Amino acid sequence: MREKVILITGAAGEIGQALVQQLSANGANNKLLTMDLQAMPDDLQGKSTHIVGDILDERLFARLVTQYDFDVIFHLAALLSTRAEFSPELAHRVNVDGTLVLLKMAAEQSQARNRPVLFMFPSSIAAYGIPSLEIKARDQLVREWDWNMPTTMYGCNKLYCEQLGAYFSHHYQQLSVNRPVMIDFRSLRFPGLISAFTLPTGGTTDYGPEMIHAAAQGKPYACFVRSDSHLPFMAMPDAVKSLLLLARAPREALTRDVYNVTGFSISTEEIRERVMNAFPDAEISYEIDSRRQGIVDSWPAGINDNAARRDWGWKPDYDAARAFDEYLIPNIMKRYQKG
Ligand code: NAD
Ligand code: AKB
Repeated sequence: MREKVILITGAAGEIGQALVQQLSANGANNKLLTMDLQAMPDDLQGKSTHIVGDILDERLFARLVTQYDFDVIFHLAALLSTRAEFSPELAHRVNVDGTLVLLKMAAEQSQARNRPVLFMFPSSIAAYGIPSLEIKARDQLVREWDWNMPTTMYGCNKLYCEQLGAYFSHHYQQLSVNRPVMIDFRSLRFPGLISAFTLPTGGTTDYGPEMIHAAAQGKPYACFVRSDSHLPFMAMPDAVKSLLLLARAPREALTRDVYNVTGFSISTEEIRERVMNAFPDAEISYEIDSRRQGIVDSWPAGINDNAARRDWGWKPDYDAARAFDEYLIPNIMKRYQKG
């Protein structure tokens, strides 16, 4: 008898760690199988069966399916936007080919178990490509179908994988096997995420969290985007909440495959001011990186998440004030005081 598990790829990353923490909390009866190129951090050891492995390794999955029944898959593994611009072909392999490996495996699993496999996929505001700063200022809250013209490899990968997931969910049938493929694909377009407990790497929204974590450690920080740049952000607990709310929503309530979700929109200078209020001695300067600035300029200042609010009751717990005053600043202060 194969063991029923929730599979989480990219589990050692920022969202993965927060998700594993949540899914294993309060005596929850979830059996977690996690996979990442990295080991899990010490504080999460023992909360899952962890496999250090590559999502591109199809032979590894061929072995795992003989042992496990994947009920739900959170496919988080990816190379983020800035890293992907440095290694676009590798990004394509991990972000697109890797997602295809997981979708094919989910399809086969659904046929073997004759029941749907829930496939959760975090997409990104990188799926948007706003052509100019004038349009960015005009279209303050973009809807899921606006400006789907990404300017980065990562954005192209995300937009395509949203569509690939929808294809596997609604149209794909493996004609050689006489059993229906049942994939329940659900995706969220996240803004920049900020965690009090982990630091981002390889993203373009990293200036937000980097500024706060540097100030708390008394390190100077040179911000790589202009002070007037606006982007949507979200506190990590809200990201996990939205993933779990969407995963648990009744299928018949969903009117889309892909939903925007957001916390608050904020300019770089407003982040700096909030950080300076908490850490008055912080040294924060600006040293603009034109390529990363170009990426930020192409992403929307805010996203419209009305569909998520209407269909599955999405509402963030953290606006900017609460995210900084109640979640980020106190937890980050504690973290580095302890350190
Ligand atoms: P992260 O970089 O912290 O974590 C990604 C993890 O994937 C890393 O631990 C990495 O080791 C792993 N990984 C990379 N290649 C792999 C491979 N070939 N095989 C196995 N594991 C591999 O990123 P995150 O912030 O946790 O993001 C998780 C997901 O959410 C990603 O798909 C990302 O695109 C998406 N997302 C994140 C944000 C954000 O602001 N953090 C915003 C929008 C969307
Ligand atoms: C990145 O900057 O690449 C991520 C994202 C918004 O997807 N934080």
